[in-house]
Amino acid sequence: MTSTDQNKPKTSNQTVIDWVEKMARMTRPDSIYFCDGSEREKEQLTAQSFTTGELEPLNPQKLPGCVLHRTAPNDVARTEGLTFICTSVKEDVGPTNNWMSPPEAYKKLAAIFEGSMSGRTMYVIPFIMGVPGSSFSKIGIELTDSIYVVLNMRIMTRMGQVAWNELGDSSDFTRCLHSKADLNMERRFICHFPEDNTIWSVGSGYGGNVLLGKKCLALRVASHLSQREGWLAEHMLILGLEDRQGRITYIAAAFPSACGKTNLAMLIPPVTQPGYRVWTVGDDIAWMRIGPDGRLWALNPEAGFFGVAPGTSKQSNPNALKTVRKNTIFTNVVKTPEDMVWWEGLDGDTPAEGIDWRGKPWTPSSGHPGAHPNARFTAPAFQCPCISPEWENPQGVPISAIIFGGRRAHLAPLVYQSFNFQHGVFVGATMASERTAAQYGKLGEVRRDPMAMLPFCGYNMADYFQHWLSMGQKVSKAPLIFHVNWFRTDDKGEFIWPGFGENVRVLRWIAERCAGADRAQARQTPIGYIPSDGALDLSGLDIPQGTIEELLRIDTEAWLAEVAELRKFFFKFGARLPAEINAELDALEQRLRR
Ligand code: OXD
Ligand code: MN
Repeated sequence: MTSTDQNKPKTSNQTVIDWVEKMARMTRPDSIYFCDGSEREKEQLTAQSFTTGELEPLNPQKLPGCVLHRTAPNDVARTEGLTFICTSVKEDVGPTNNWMSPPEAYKKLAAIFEGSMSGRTMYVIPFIMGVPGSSFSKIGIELTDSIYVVLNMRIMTRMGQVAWNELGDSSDFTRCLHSKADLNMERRFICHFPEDNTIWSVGSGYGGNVLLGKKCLALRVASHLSQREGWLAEHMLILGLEDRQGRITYIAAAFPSACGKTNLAMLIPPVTQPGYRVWTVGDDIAWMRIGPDGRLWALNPEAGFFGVAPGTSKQSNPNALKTVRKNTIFTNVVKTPEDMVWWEGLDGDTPAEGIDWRGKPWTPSSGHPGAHPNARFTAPAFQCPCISPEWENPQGVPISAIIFGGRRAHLAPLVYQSFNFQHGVFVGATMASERTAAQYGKLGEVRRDPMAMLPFCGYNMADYFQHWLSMGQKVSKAPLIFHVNWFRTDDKGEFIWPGFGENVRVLRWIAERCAGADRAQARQTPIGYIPSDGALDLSGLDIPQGTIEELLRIDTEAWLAEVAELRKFFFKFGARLPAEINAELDALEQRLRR
């Protein structure tokens, strides 16, 4: 940046200026730059990052506007063990969060932030989570010493002048402070202070830890705020399923990480399902409020996708591939000799050689993946071929169904519907995923992940269940709640449901249940309603009848064992667990024993 650009606030908001100065006295940057979000700013920052190596250019003809970044090898994923919620009362964060007292956390992190930006520029990034002028939206300001963060925030949020304008003189913004410091894992902390509307992240350069609008603000801090203000901040995709008559049913869906949320949000129905179409509203986060019509309305607060690259292919997600052809930041992927990007699972030939995610020469016989398994793309949502025309509607979209998903090899059927909203909250609270070979931990081990919010709920999860239950009391036209499992396997461990585009068949049954359509018949089982014979449209799918029965089978013994495990899990929450959750668990057990 030129010296005239530096130190010139693009806001006259005194609260902002005072806070920036205070943080700068601690972090001691050489200069301070207030971002305006302009094209010129982007070009200058990109050029500057090429000179330092923070970013690398890619093939300008084939990947216009795209760049490559590599993180430090010890800094490739969210670090849940180093993530804290800092509230005055420990019990307020519950048994599933790490806690530190605010004075201790501020002191500990201040010692690391002290002088951490010296020799660097502090960038001041104003951003909106949500769309300008929407009652859903929240404003944040992130201070960072990383150009990678600035350029990512530029894609993931509405950033720059638009946010300065939206903020005006208000002091109502989330104070986000980030420094890479020395990227030392021993001095890495991601601390949330929901009572102060503040987030401090130090020692990391990985997106999930440092793009503070995303997991930190839009989920952890927002969940705390939403409990107080009577709305929901959820780890959910939002999609619109268009049917043959052109009617669109909006669905919000929560899945644990690595269960294909981005793929489902961008699904392309197979040719055997003509006339159906999926529109993407969001792939990761949904903010939901009760509208004047008594329905639940959802808005995606983000403006881009921060998706996992490995496994993204023409089969799994052709729309994502089209989205990332331009203006995309690739992180920790392989760079080929043609300055193209590559990752494991991408279609076409594996490059004979390249530079791997660590920046080292790589060939397919190197004996390790070229792209990190958590390599990412950051791409603007508007570039997605199936982006919903409603995605920036300040009112959001009306939600007819909520889906909770899990990865269970044998337990959960392909799909079931809860009996009512309260039972649906219970179904969400029982969500779980079994670890796969690609993940840390013991194979097959079950990780309980209620509503896929385990790493993202910024307060006591027992209170969070209560909040969901009370939203159910307030919403007069509650969405129907479903559970899906695409990952059932046979004795050999092979998936028995084809998944991907074929999942539209399940979405159709869900939408038809919401519309009360005749063909969407259901059968009552102890765990909920499952599709009756013939209710799922399986035309053109070559699946033996026995497999369909297996996909929908409810194994009473296995479910009773699950009930016992759930009792242990819920016991952790003590007396704060809502009585309704225990009552639902007892009722499930009784139905299973009947
Ligand atoms: C994500 C996650 O990165 O859920 O979206 O981990
Ligand atoms: Mn996520």
